Order: sequence, then structure tokens, then C-alpha cells
Amino acid sequence: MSGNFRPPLPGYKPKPQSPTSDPRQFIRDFSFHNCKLGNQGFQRLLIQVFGYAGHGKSSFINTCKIVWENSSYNNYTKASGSQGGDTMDRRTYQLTENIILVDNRGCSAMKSHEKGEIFAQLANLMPLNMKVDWCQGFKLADRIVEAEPLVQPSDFISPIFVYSIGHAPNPDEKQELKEILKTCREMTGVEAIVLLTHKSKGNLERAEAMFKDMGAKHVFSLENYTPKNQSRSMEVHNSVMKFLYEVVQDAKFRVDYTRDPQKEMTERKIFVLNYIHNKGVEAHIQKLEGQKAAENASMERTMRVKTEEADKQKQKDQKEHEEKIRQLEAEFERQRLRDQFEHEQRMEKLQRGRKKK
Ligand SMILES: Nc1nc2c(ncn2[C@@H]2O[C@H](COP(=O)(O)OP(=O)(O)O)[C@@H](O)[C@H]2O)c(=O)[nH]1
Ligand SMILES: [Mg+2]
Repeated sequence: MSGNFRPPLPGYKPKPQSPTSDPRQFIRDFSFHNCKLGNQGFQRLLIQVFGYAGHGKSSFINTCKIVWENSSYNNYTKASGSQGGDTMDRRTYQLTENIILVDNRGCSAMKSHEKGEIFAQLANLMPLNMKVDWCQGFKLADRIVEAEPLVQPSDFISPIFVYSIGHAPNPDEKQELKEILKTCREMTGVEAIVLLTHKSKGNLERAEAMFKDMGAKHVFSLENYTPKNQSRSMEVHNSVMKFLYEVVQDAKFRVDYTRDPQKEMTERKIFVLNYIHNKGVEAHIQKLEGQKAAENASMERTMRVKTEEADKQKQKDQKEHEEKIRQLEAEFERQRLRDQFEHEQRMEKLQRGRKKK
């Protein structure tokens, strides 16, 4: 257990934090110290925002900050103005004394090594406020080990998967989304909360049904504040407050039971290292199978070329043979005609000789 563990003092009564109190106050006053069993070693609640690049993670954190600070539009996260999104590092944004929003680096297509990176960030195995470089296999495992002194088991993770409904996933992408949510659940022990952005850009009902179908328990949706959409909206404020309230309530509920942050961190590390290892083995097998398939294809090509050449040669031989036969037949015919002519000549000469006699 972490050295930060603080059991409740004798006679200590947690501050009343009933879900019926004012949501803003409930969120602001939230502290793991006020949980039924004390903080059990947890200090900060990390709202871990993850997902594909360009789906609105940084804009969502901006939106949360704007709503929480009740400020006018401010690009706290330097969210890109372009469609692709451009967050290359893992940055933290303080919401309250004990709640931190984490803007993780996303990726455009979840190639297997990039998925390892996503899960390493989500498991909080990568340092905060540092650049995230994508790398594969052992390099990622090495970086996880190097980062050990920089990461805090006392950080409690709430995974938030951000997805733009402006994007209609094809069956392969749906399968991938399912796998990401499943892996997140297996690794953190909780369902990721799904946050749908670009609310007015697609079919909201269909997107909600799709994620519910994939096992998501909580699906929120909103239109983020962006440079093009800065005007204050009651709907956005209500959505963000509802979202934050749900996240905090869920964290509190989970820490009201016996927990061990250090053990959980170790388990997450083992999970990610196994994930990286298995993906490495899969990639190696795929590579070998690819090489075998290429060799087979090359052998088939060679065989095909040889067969074609043999067929061509056979056809050529056949043609030459036929030509020879034709020449022989022609020669034979000529010879026959010559013989016949000579025979007729001889017969004529014989008859002429008989007549003279
Ligand atoms: N219309 C609309 N645009 C959004 C929304 N969220 C983000 N954007 C835009 O989408 C682009 C990518 O957003 P960004 O937050 O940088 O994505 P990230 O890569 O996931 O952090 C930017 O141009 C944003 O202005 C949204 O809810 N609605
Ligand atoms: Mg970003």
C-alpha cells in the first residue's frame, strides 16, 4: 500500500457529500480523504481523456475548464483549429484541488503498437506533462520501466473515451472500438465513460445505441466549445456539470470499498506489459506468415511461369512437328505425281514402240 495512506481518524466523520447536494459544491469539495474508508492511498482523481486524434479530446477539456471556471472562451489546451487534432504530449489541467483532467495523446488509426501506447497512458504508466513518442515492443516496455519513479500510484483513474459522432465507423472500426473499450475495462476494472462530441454532426441515437451495445454504461454527448463555437450555452454547461458529477460520484463509490493503489498500479503494469508482449508476438507471427505467403506466392509465380514456358514449348514443338508432317506430305505428293508422270511417260513410250512394230 502507498505511503500516502490515511485511515480515518477515530471518531472521524466524513464530510457529508450526499449526491443530492449542490453538484458544484459536491465536485469542488471532493476529496478521497472523505471516503468511508479514508483515502486508502489515493490523492488525486485523474479524469483520463483518451481516444482517436481529432475527435475533440482537447476541446472537451477546454469545455470542462470553461464551464467550471464559468469563463468566456479560452483555449486552455491549445486545441487545434484543424480537423486532425495535434496534441503530442500528455498534459494535465487542474479542475479542483483534487481533480485533474488529463489530455492524452491520441492516434489517427489504432495500429497495434499505438494501442499499446494508448493503454500505457490510460494505465497512468507514462509520465504526465511530457511529450509522448510512439515506439514499439521492448522500447515501450523500457519506457514504462524508466517512467516508474515519475508516475503516481496515488492517482485514481477515471477513463473517458472521446468519440466524434461526425465519424460513422465501418465494421472493422466498430470491432476496434469494442476491443478498446473491452481492454480498458479489463485493465482498469471499470467501464470507460463515453463522451460523444460533434453532437449535431451525426446520428446521436445511433451512436449512443452503438456504444451501449458495446457495454458502455454511461454515454454523454455535447457540442464542444471551439474557436468557431464560443457562445455560452446552457445546454453545454448542464451537460458538463452532469458529466463531472457522474465521474466524481462514480470515483467516490469505488473508493468507498477496500482498495490498494500500489497493487492496482502493479496489476495495470503487468497487464500493459503482457499486452505489449502479446501484440509483439502476434506481429511477429503475422510477419512470418506474411513472409511465408510471399514465398508461396513467389513459388507459385515461378511454377506458373515454368508451366507457361513448357506449354509454349510444347505448342511450338507441336507446330514444328505439324509443319514437318505437312512438308513430308507435300514432298510425298510431289514424288507421287513425279512417279505417276514418269510411269505414264514410260507407258506411252511402250505403246508407241508396240505400234511401230
Ligand atoms: N463542431 C464541432 N467541432 C469540434 C468539436 N470538438 C472538437 N471540434 C473541432 O475538431 C477539431 C479537433 O479537435 P481537438 O480537440 O483538437 O481534437 P483532439 O485531437 O482529440 O484533441 C478542432 O478543429 C476542433 O475545433 C465539437 O464538439 N463540435
Ligand atoms: Mg488534442
